[in-house]
Amino acid sequence: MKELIKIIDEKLDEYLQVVYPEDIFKAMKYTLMLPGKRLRPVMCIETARVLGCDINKVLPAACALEMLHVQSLIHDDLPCMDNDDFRRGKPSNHKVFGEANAVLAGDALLTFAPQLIIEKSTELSSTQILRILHEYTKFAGAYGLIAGQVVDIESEGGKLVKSAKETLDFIHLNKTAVLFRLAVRIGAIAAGADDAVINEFDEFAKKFGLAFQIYDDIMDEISSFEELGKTLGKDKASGKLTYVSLYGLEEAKRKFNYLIQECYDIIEKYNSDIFNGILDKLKTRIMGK
Ligand code: GRG
Repeated sequence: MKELIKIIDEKLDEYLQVVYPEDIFKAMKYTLMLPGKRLRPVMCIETARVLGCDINKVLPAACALEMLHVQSLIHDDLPCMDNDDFRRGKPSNHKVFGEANAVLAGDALLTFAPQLIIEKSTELSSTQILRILHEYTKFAGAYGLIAGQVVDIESEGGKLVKSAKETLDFIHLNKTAVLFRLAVRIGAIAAGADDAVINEFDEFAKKFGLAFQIYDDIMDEISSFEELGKTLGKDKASGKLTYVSLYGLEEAKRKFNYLIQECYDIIEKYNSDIFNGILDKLKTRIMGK
């Protein structure tokens, strides 16, 4: 996993060159190059690898995914959204570059990502590239990430069109699971997998995404700034709908554990140290040894 993250970091640095006008490229690169877990590119590459694909084929698309993820983090931290001063252990993008440049840096990452896929995925067929771009635009937009964020904001204002449980699942299937789904789907498409295999990984990523969000909600209660690199306890203070506020800590842990076990079961046949390692790490942090 460490070696893979090193490759991803080097590629991100290489793909995003700072040119004139330097301020925007510096703002894009600032949050991108801070030490994130790189889970989405890692899961994209590992899906491709276990399905028999050379990882070099999928590296540009995997890095594009991290750019999309970072765009969502930069925008999520803005005062008009979650208003967070810290991200990845450092001041948020708008705190360093100002709000206008943070909005533009997010927009620029969102548009550079598909440009990168088109320009650098030289070992994928045009059909594969088209399919990846279709998935990217669908999952990043109002049918995915943006839908999750909108319902999250609405629910904070007390607007609940569906039940609290349905609303919470909708938010996190769209805000969190969607990028893990996109990651494994792109990896599987690059490997030339059929729809049955793509759907199997998709199911894994949905469950993983929900488990990851429950993990995130629990960590907001039990962790520290040093471990997470962001402000803690904001959700609780603002009365936000979370898995912990809705179900309580113990039931949230039970749900997390159940989903993680389902993830182990789906992925078992691929014998992947990387997938198993990610699941082990999350599980140990929440449930103990
Ligand atoms: C696509 C135009 C467009 C807008 C996006 C702002 C927004 C709309 C969505 C917010 C999505 C968001 C921030 C979801 C939170 C998901 C989550 C749990 C993030 C933390 O992921 P980690 O822990 O972070 O993997 P690192 O820093 O390790 O990469």
